[in-house]
Amino acid sequence: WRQPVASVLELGGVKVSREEIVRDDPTNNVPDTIFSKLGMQLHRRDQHPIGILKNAIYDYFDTNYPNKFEKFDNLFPVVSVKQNFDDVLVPADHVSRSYNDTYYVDSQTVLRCHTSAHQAELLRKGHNYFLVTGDVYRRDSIDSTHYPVFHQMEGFRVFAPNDWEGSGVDGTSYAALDLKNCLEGLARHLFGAVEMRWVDTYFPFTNPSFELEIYFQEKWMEVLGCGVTEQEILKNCGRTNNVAWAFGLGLERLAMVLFDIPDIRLFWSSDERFTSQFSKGKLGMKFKPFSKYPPCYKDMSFWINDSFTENNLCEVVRGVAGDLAEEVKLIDNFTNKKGMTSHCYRITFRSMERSLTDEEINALQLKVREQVESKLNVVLR
Ligand code: FA5
Ligand code: MG
Repeated sequence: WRQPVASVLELGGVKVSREEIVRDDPTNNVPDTIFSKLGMQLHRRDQHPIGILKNAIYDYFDTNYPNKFEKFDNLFPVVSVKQNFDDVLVPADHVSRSYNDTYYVDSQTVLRCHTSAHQAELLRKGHNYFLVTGDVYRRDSIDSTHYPVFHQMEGFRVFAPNDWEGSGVDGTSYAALDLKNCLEGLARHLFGAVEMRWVDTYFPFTNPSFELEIYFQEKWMEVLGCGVTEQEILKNCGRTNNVAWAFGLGLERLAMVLFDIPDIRLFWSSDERFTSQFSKGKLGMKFKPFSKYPPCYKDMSFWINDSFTENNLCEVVRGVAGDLAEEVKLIDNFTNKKGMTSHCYRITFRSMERSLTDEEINALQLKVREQVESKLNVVLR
């Protein structure tokens, strides 16, 4: 059930070997399971829901802005800390820079954690309208809408003063309005009618900033972030008199809603019962689940230490169980009189493709327990 790991990949015309990406040294935290995803490029497969969605979004932009938006879907996913963070004004102490949140290849090189990593280089090359689609990587929690590799599409549009002059509003308001219209139009193009709402938020690279949420599986699910680009980014890229907007869409989240895909792990399935349900150019079809396999729950309690993080725990669980891990959830948390804190986590194991045996799950759980002790230095209870 695990993809074989090729040792050399060619991505966007660049060759990279496993040895360059997965190394046993303290500046590197990329596991093999992540390296094995690097060449998959689900967004470049016309028969895959992610590729079908990408093409449908292209259609929307081609129809509404003929010959405007340039498209990039094969930019190298290994980028510098400068590209991923500095160029988009992420502060030096921002959590997203930590080894707990981001996969570092070495201290100056990361697996991009968002497609915003390419904004500045494309602006500097003179592009004013662009869409960048790619795989992005994050150390994150384990549940049905989070996965350590997912796909984003970045959109970017630059305005010149004569675009907003005469409109009666300033450049920033003009861009914010245009952005919301553009994305609401996109949502209608993709979904027809769907319940959605705008939420104000914060990003270091935009102001004002918004998130769009869609109602799905009885919850509001965040599907994109966007906003009016900070002037400093434009200035640093030689665009002193301009205003711009940018957005970053989570393609898996949108595809889950569009195709009724209940679990984000399914995108990685090579099971024909999944792959055969999708075809090129076909947007609205609804996925018929084939997995009614039962889940199995295992609880695990331990005393944490100061360096414990949930992302590190999730990395251990994924390393052992791969996509058999459906969810990792904190179900109990208390501190005793001596000041020691105990966490109880419930791990849900379930295959999308077959029934798991008790022996198999027990063996996985045993391994998780061993590695949680040895790698995270916690004390099992
Ligand atoms: C960003 O990544 C910003 N770069 C987006 C942006 C671009 C804002 C341009 C402003 C201007 P955020 O971390 O919220 O923002 O991620 C964007 C989207 O990616 C989310 O809305 C969600 O749809 C998706 N996403 C985030 N984490 C995961 C994950 N672990 N698994 C699947 N999808 C995810
Ligand atoms: Mg967000």
